[in-house]
Amino acid sequence: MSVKEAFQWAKKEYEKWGVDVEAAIEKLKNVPISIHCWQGDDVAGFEVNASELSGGIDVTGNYPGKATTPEQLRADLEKALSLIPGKHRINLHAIYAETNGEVVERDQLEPKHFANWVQWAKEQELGLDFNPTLFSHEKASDGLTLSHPNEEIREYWIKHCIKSREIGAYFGKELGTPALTNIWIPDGYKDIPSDRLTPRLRLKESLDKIYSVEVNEDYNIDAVESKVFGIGSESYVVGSHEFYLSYALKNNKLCLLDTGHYHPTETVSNKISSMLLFNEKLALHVSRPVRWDSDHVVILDDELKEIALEIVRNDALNRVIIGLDFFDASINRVAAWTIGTRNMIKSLLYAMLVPNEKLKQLQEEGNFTERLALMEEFKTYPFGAIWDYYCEKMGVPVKETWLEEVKKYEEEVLIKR
Ligand code: RNT
Ligand code: ZN
Repeated sequence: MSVKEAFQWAKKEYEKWGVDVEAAIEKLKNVPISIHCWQGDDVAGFEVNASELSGGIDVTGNYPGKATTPEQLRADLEKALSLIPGKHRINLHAIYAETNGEVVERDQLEPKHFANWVQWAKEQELGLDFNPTLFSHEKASDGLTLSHPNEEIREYWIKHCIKSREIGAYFGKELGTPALTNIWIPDGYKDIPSDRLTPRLRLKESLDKIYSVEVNEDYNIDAVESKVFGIGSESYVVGSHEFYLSYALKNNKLCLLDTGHYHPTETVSNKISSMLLFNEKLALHVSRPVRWDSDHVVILDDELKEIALEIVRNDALNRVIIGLDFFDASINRVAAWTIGTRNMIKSLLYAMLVPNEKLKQLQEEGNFTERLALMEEFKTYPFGAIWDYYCEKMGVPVKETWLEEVKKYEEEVLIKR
């Protein structure tokens, strides 16, 4: 059976339940995923005087072929994008600036240091998103940045964040699609704090200063990312969920929820509906925490499907900005991007093919038997046939055939680095 024939048959199965498969496919085409550039080089960046990765995040593995120049990173991204259906975005960090061999302090970064990225994004028809980098730096060596007791250090990072928002606006203006500029800081303490309030007060004041500078919202959207703990900040993180949830609501900023930044049984999928009631938009870093915030490659697991269901059935595809955040150096990095991003897209298609209205109605009627029965049966509906057809239609490899392309790229390009 050809991909098309399998699709026709599968489509009929879904149509029995009133699911509009063609409409789902049309909708899916227009959902951009913000693909993080940092999977390609183990969060190293291109700073001339680069420090080791810090901030309580870690990359393990030494698979050959990591990108060490902007050209290599862009080439690798292009390879991955050729295997991923749809039009997407690339998420950059400040450490990916190109400074022509010059040492440029982070508080001095300017749009021109990202001109090559913008040029490339235009050619590839991609949107760009941005993040100030408040780690891997001597001024963050004690794990404190915007909440640091030392004013000079705080000011340095405040300036970096302001510059970053301006770079975000430059992306938005040049590319005709607003950039999401997301602030994540590592600040916290390894051991039980004697004062939880003072660092939070300082973080609040630093953020107020950062956001007191007006940046055109048509070009740049601000987000703040919380965390529950990190390596070295096991007992206390200044920028906790409650902190940023309150800050964002009060100051009209977006909350960014990273799926690895909560307690092990706490799920982001269960937060989306509550947050959508009180926030116009929210942002995600979809990741996969294995026992801790380990940033494993995203797989098609139950929580990913549940997140996708929450976005789709609440009609929130335009309100939830989907980004990815994982970094695995133990496998081929182009494959990592491809697997994780295809899974994110797959989960959205999966969610669109569930008869969500019917299931909602069953719940309203108190018919929990049928709700559970149908939810379980739909797990084995011929979703794969629709996914394959989508890939074929979008001109990317069907099923695991993409792996051949990655193997070839590894032999011809990656292994020679
Ligand atoms: C760290 C945060 C943050 C980083 C990236 C590199 O725990 O998730 O988003 O992973 O900014
Ligand atoms: Zn994150």
